[in-house]
Amino acid sequence: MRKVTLCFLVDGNRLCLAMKKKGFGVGKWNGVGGKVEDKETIKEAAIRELKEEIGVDAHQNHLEEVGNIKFYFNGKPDWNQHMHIFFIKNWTGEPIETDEMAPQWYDNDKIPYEKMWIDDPYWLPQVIEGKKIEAECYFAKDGDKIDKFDIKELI
Ligand code: 6U4
Repeated sequence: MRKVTLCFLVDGNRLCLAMKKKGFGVGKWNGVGGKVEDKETIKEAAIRELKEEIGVDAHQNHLEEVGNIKFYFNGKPDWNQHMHIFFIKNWTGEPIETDEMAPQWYDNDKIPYEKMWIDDPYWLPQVIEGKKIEAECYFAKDGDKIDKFDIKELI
């Protein structure tokens, strides 16, 4: 299954979200990330995408994996993906807008779930609370509806 990364910069009680300007998930607020390429590790991919998409530098040691989710798209198996989620409390540089994404800080209690992927309310609140999660999400269509969402907390 294709591996993808999703990174959130964390500053106290705020998260950095970014508006996807093109490609998969265009028009949604999301974390920063993308596909893991051949010959790179998941963390290397996460660091590359942070630089490409919002211009910040992060070190491997500062990437905290807070969860992973397998997504299954009914009728579109080539869209299936395994997403690795990281929270990052230390980085260098200020998030900047690029061709790919436009970053913005959101208070934890004002996350714009209605303008995000529809699965995000199923897991992001737990992760913000400090839990680590593992989940499987089954989309009915092209990500417009969820048939089933199984989640468990990792110790
Ligand atoms: P590349 O070429 O790698 O930059 P790109 O078009 O940016 O491709 P893609 O498909 O690599 O996009 O990555 C999609 C991004 O969207 C990843 O960061 C993972 C994230 N993502 C995908 N499905 C998601 C979902 N259901 N919920 C969510 N994030 C999702 O919160």
